[in-house]
Amino acid sequence: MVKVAIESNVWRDDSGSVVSGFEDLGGEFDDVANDTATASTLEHENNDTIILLIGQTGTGKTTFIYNATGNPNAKIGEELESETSEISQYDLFVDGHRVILVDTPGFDDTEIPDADIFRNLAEWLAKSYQEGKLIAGIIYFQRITDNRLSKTAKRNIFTFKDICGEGFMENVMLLSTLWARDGAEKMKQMKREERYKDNQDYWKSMIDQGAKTDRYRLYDPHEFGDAQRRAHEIISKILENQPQTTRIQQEMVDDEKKPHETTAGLHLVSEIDKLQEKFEVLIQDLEDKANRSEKDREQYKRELDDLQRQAREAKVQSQKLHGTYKATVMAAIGAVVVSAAAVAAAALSS
Ligand SMILES: Nc1nc2c(ncn2[C@@H]2O[C@H](COP(=O)(O)OP(=O)(O)OP(=O)(O)O)[C@@H](O)[C@H]2O)c(=O)[nH]1
Ligand SMILES: [Mg+2]
Repeated sequence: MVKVAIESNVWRDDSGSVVSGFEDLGGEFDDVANDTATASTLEHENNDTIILLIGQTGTGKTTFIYNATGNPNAKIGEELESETSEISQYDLFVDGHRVILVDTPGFDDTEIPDADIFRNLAEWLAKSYQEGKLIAGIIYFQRITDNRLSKTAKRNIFTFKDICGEGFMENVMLLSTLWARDGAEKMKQMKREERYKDNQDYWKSMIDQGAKTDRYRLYDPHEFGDAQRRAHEIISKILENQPQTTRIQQEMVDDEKKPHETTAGLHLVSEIDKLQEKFEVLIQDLEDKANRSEKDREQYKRELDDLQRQAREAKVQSQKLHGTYKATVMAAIGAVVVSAAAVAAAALSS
């Protein structure tokens, strides 16, 4: 057995507050840590089973990987902001199969979609398909503690559906996390789970197309057994799948589309376009109000600044989505260089 250092991890209650360390985990894992590695450089073998973990930030993706592998490189978030910032891979053996768990940065819970996260994921998927590696399963992580299905959460689900496509749904596992151990809280969460399953915008359409559901919590000796065994059970179910291509892989590799031209990308483009229009209208409205008097200007200044910041952010995300962000920065740098050269030339000629 390998003792894994777990003191640095935190455990949060439903409100997201840290309530204690992970000491109730027992701190012991089977001897899998020796076999594990993380790296974008991880070499794949032909019959590896590839499983992607996708979901909003803080839904427990990295926790699951840490529990499954015991690999201390799987860094669990201690703050409320996103922890995982790039796609990383971890290997382990389950039922005699080499499994590659792919940890992805969580979609943010912000109004403006994060283009980098989407593009990186799209490009990673396209590359793995080009290399002939198919995905056996995608686990979509969802906190069961989320009371309200926020607009952002719904948008992230839409994007996820677009990425997978109907044909991939049988390989999707909708995994609810952060379950309460028992009692009234758990009853409440079970009702919430039913609502997720019945809601067309949420899980229902995916379940109808073959997606499976399961529950996961870090540790519950009464119902779920220990965290590692449960994680392996979930992985075992995915091992039964026939690896498939996702829609976005077909679109990007077979149809040679860019990320922003795919179904998921087009929806995000239109989402950002709508947001930009909304910000424009709001800014115009506030500017009108602010221009009425000095006092009004003071009153609306902060709100206006905030809206202008959001409008700039939406523009950046739009450029990132289209892959033109760098070009714009370079063009700006280019313009400075040209004007500096013009000044130097003018100085020389005078
Ligand atoms: N109470 C409770 N907390 C959990 C559970 N699983 C994870 N957490 C906590 O939730 C927080 C986020 O977990 P992570 O595993 O880092 O989440 P993530 O999905 O990888 O987040 P990003 O990397 O930001 O996308 C951490 O503080 C975990 O300790 C659980 O079952 N119960
Ligand atoms: Mg993470």
